[in-house]
Amino acid sequence: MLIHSRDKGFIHPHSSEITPRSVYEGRRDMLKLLASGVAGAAMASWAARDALAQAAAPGKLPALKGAKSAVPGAQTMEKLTDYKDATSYNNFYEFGTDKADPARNAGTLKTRPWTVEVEGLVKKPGKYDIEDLIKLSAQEERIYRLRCVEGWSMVIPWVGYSLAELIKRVEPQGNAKYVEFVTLADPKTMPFVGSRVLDWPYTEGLRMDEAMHPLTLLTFGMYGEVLPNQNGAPVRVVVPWKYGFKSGKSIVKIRFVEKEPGTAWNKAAAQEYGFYSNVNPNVDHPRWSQATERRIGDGGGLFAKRHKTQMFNGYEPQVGQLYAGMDLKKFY
Ligand SMILES: Nc1nc2c(c(=O)[nH]1)N[C@H]1C(S)=C(S)[C@@H](COP(=O)(O)O)O[C@H]1N2
Ligand SMILES: [Mo]
Repeated sequence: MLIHSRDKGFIHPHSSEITPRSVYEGRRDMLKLLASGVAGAAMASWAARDALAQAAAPGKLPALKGAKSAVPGAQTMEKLTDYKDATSYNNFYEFGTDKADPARNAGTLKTRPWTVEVEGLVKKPGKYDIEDLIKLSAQEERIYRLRCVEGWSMVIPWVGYSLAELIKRVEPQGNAKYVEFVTLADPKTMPFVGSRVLDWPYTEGLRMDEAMHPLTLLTFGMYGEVLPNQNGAPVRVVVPWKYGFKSGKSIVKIRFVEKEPGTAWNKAAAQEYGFYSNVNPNVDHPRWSQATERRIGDGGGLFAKRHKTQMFNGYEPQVGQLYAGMDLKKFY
C-alpha cells in the first residue's frame, strides 16, 4: 500500500510489523512448542542443532553444501528459523509487495542460464556464468541474522563465500570507491517490474571496505541447498550487519564505481532509507522504532516476545571499526 504524502508524492510501502501474520503464526507456533516441549531450550551442540528437522530444507532443490565457516563472527548459536518460514515470508517486490507473494509468484524466475557481469573500474572485467561463479571459491555455511527494517528478523544458514574473493580476482582500480549491485528486472517473468513501487532494476551498493569485509557474503544457497527463487536465486548478497534491503536478490551486474551509487530504497524515500542502513537500535526509522525486533517463528502472536536489536545486528566487534568517527545519525 502506498501512503501519499504532500511533498514527496508517496512514502514507500514498507510497513512496520504485519499483525495478521503474527496472529496465525502465533497459534501454529504455540502448538509446535507445546508438542516439542523444548520451548526456549538451548541446543546442546551443532549436531543436535543441525538435526533440528523443522529447520531443514525439504530436499527439493539441488544440494549446495558448505563447510562451517572459519570467518570469525560468521556463526551464531541462535535457533535457526524454520525453512518453511524463511521461504514463505519474503520481501522481493519484483514478485509483489505482500510477504506471501514471492513464494507464490517467483516460480516464473528463470535462473539458468544466468550470467553475472563484472564491470566498471576493474582491471579484469568479465562475464561469469553462474556455474563458474559458484565454483570460484569454496562454499562456506554461515549462520547470519537477517534483520528487516520492518521490525522482524530470521536466523538463516546461508551458503556462499566472501564477496572479497571475487573482488580480489577482478582487481579494482585505485579510484573504485563503491560497489554497485544491479539485479534482474525482467517484466516477462517478474510481474511487478513495471509497477511504480520502485525504480527498476532494484539496485544496491556498498562502500569498497564494506564490500571487502569478510562477513559480506556472495550467497548461492541456504539450508544446504541452492537458493529458492523467492530468496534471490541464483545469487544474492547478504550483509549481516545491515537492514535486509541492502542484500539485493538475483544479481546480474556487479559494478565498480567512484561515486556513491543510488540505491532502490534511497531513491524511493531518501528521508527514510540512507545509503549505509546499518542496523542501529539508536536511530529510529522516521515512522517506527528500530530498538526491538520480532523473530519470525518465535510464536506468541500478538504477545510475541520482542528481542532487543543489537548494534550492527550483533556484528559490532567485527564491523564497528568500519564506521569509526562517522556520525551514524547523519549517515543512516
Ligand atoms: N531484488 C530485490 N532484492 C531484495 C528485495 C527486493 O524487493 N528486490 N527486498 C530486500 C528486503 S527489504 C529484504 S528484508 C530481503 C529479504 O530477504 P528474504 O526474503 O530472503 O528474507 O531481501 C532484500 N533484497
Ligand atoms: Mo527489508
